[in-house]
Amino acid sequence: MKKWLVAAICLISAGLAPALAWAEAGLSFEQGWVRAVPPVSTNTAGYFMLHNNTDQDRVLVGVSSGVAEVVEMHTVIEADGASTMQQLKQLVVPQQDCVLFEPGGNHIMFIGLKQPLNTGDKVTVTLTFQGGETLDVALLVQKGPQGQQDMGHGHHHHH
Ligand SMILES: [Cu+2]
Repeated sequence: MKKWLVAAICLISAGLAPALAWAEAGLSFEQGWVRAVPPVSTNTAGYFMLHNNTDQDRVLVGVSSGVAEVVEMHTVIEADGASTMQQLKQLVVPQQDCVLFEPGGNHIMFIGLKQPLNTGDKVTVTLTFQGGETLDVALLVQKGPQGQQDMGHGHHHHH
């Protein structure tokens, strides 16, 4: 059920134009954001949707950013009724498919922020793929997922 839902979301958004380097790589991303946290918090998480528009699986093997001491790929696993985060060493983006980084699931973990992130700031994260290829994603700092305010009103706007 969940998997079907993800596939449907991927289909809807596959038509958006990516930046040039991304287009050349046959990959695209969208809805990138980082959760805004109070200045006392030194950790936060980032999310986005990553599309693979090629006929070959791509493997994401690393993430990095200048805004935090440590940047890792995490996922959330459920065990004994509690959810805990687990580091991902790599993540396969299947051919002609996409993977989601979303609250409660895969996320980019920023540990030890070097400075407070303000709402509206852009955080650049460099993704490294198997084979050494790197691509940058720009994540917008905001309080919650895009379109969250629209929930419950039966419509969804893209801004
Ligand atoms: Cu995490």
